[in-house]
Amino acid sequence: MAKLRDVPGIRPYEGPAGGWGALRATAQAIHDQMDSIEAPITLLRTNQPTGFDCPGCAWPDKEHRSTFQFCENGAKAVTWEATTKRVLPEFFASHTVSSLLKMTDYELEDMGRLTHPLVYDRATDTYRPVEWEDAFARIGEILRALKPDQVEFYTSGRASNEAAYLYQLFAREYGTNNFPDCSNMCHEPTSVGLPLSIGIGKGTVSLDDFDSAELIIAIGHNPGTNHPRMMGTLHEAARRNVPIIVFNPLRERALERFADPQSMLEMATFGSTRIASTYFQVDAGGDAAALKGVMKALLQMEAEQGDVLDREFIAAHTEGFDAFAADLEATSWEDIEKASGLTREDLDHVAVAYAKSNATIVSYGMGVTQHNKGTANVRLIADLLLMRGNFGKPGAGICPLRGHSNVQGNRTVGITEKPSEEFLKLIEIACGFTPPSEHGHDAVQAMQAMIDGSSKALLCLGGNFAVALPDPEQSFPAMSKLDLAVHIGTKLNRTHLLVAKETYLFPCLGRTELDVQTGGRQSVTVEDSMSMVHASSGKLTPASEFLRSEPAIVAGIARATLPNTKVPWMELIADYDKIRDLIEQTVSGFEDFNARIRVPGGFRLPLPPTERQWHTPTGKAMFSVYSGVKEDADVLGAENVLRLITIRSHDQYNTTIYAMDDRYRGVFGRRDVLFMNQDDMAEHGIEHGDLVDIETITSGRPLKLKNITAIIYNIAKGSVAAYYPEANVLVPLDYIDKESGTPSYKSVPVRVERVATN
Ligand SMILES: Nc1nc2c(c(=O)[nH]1)N[C@H]1C(S)=C(S)[C@@H](COP(=O)(O)OP(=O)(O)OC[C@H]3O[C@@H](n4cnc5c(=O)[nH]c(N)nc54)[C@H](O)[C@@H]3O)O[C@H]1N2
Ligand SMILES: Nc1nc2c(c(=O)[nH]1)N[C@H]1C(S)=C(S)[C@@H](COP(=O)(O)OP(=O)(O)OC[C@H]3O[C@@H](n4cnc5c(=O)[nH]c(N)nc54)[C@H](O)[C@@H]3O)O[C@H]1N2
Ligand SMILES: [Mo]
Repeated sequence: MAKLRDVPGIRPYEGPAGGWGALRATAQAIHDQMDSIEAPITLLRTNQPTGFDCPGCAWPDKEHRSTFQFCENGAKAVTWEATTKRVLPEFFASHTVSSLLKMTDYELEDMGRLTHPLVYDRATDTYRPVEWEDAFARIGEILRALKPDQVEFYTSGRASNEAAYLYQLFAREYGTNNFPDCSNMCHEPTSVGLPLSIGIGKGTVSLDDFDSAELIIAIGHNPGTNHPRMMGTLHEAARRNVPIIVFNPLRERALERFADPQSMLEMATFGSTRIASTYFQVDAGGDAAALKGVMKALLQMEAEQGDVLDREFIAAHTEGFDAFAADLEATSWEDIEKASGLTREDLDHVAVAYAKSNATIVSYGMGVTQHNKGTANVRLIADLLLMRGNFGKPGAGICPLRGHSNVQGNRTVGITEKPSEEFLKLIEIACGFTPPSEHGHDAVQAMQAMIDGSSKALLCLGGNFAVALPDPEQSFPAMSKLDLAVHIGTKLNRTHLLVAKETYLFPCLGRTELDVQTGGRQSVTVEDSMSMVHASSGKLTPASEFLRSEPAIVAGIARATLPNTKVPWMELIADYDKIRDLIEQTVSGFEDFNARIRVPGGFRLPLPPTERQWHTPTGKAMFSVYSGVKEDADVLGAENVLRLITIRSHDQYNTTIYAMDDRYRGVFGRRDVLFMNQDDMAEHGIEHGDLVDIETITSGRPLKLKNITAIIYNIAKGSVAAYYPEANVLVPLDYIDKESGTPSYKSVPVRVERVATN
């Protein structure tokens, strides 16, 4: 093959993931953001029983008290928050918001922590300091003049249980269920699909299950970057010779080879461990076909040799098997192969491995959920596990990798636009007001209501709402039509700069910081991906004396908005135990909440499927029927259409860009690239390093991203990949999974065209 031309910043990465490169990157993050003396002590307090919960991801720790687990991206998340950089009022005074809007997402956050409550001043186009109480009073005045359903209450999943609980209490006493949240862009298909299948919208495995699993199937997630502590678990499993089967259109380095920085031997010898035993480069959006293929093969094996399905389990615990099996019979191998991009032989191989295993875990992430059949995809994974009774036994179960470190907890304590009647009733009894029962808006619906002008105000408990959502061409202007925007955040981001008629920016304490209220030092609680609830206690001196805690800010707005409130806000804020008492009274599973979080490691919320109890309408686990093999097959058929997936780089946390590298994918100092399969490039007359334009195939107005550098990558043919959030200009706002409302961020049909040779 001819030698590829040199493309600036593109160098293939040959080593394993983890290892010394990860240690070096951690040292760099500390050097860039923190005082190098304080940093190691801070990092040692991460995920310790008396320390704070890592704001990085929602992967659990063994009993939450193991020795410090090294994690490069956890260290980046902590140092990014505990940075010594500050963005002060003088800076805001000398920079107009219009000029700040010209900065990159990376530059905005890298300026450091917000220090003062700020109000936008239209006359000077700047943010200036404001007194907390004055700001609350004005917000209360505006909110009282609006109808509650004209207001959106967004939550990003970093907020503690206590903050999220107070926030929903405030919004509900005010009178709305408009709770768009980051989960609506993330694991909503899990929250919607799993209750239909197994009666609860959460994963069923614990960390211990990984110790006795005989097979792990990892679909559509990239743990080397997004859940690095999971790599320790996978590494251990691989060393026990547990087969790990991966489905991913991209070759992700950490899923191939990983050197565990905790392993003295691997570090000393530059060794590494093979992670995936088999790596299937499924087409983007092809997982449903692949799963159906594996399950069809299982049915065939059952017919030929018997003893493959867990017949007893199916008879005793499930419903819907016959219709499910009939659909698999009716699905042709030809369609399965075409839609998955895999061969029948590949899928037979998985079926054989699965039939051999007495305990299987399937883990999955955004590669499964962010599709317009995301919910149906999740249900297929549950079906696969149900076929062999892989629920309610050690070493088996379903493992959705949640996103934000407390996104699961936020949902548990009531951040949902569709609250249950039982929850509302309990709130009424405990608090003495009648919460609204009419369902509210999710994230996409909230933005649509802002675009059409029916929503007039937006409150954000963290996050970067407008940047995280699809289609900035529509969503950015919608922000400025609002009467009021209120942001509670730690760092400046673009959503804060898309100012409404009146806009407030409130700086809050982060997880790492000491939270002292009139009742003394406070701890908060969080829930990880495996339903473990535990305390988190910040230790660092707050970034500024003017910061307030998230619960205190929410309570401040609530008191100023609701003069006749029934909720004793000041008491709750003085001592967060009182908030936990209220949670205990209104949310099931939190008996003795305050006592149980004082035990190191915390406690696990009830998960009925682990006891083979199914809280579905039939009382049984339900098989599903996924008709067809692939989402939007009609668009797919069109000529020259490629499927765009939007992904995270190794140096990014959602919309927060830590640095411009993506080490394991061999991209350095830039993000303006399109990963392409070599054959697709040849077919399109595109060479490595050529500039291309990308255009979404939609019935609506044209969505384009211009002048992106196409590079050869080991990615399934027919699939291309670009970085989020830059590629959000290509994602249509209404291109969603209809069951869950989640945007199809990983399934955008596009055309790619070469513009020039650079
Ligand atoms: N350091 C760091 N940690 C994070 C985050 C972060 O941005 N940075 N974000 C947090 C959040 S909110 C979340 S939700 C999680 C996200 O964690 P992940 O679920 O790992 O999310 P992504 O990086 O978006 O992409 C997942 C993988 O899906 C693959 N993929 C894409 N399309 C398909 C498909 O159709 N089928 C299959 N099988 N695979 C596909 C991609 O190649 C990629 O490897 O991580 C959390 N943790
Ligand atoms: N194209 C595309 N779009 C996507 C995705 C994708 O894969 N592709 N993924 C989606 C997913 S999975 C998610 S979860 C969303 C994420 O959407 P969001 O959760 O809205 O976005 P983040 O980037 O996590 O939010 C970053 C901001 O949170 C604030 N912050 C950080 N820590 C704290 C804290 O402790 N308290 C408070 N109050 N604020 C804090 C800071 O101001 C920071 O600027 O994006 C979604 N958008
Ligand atoms: Mo997420």
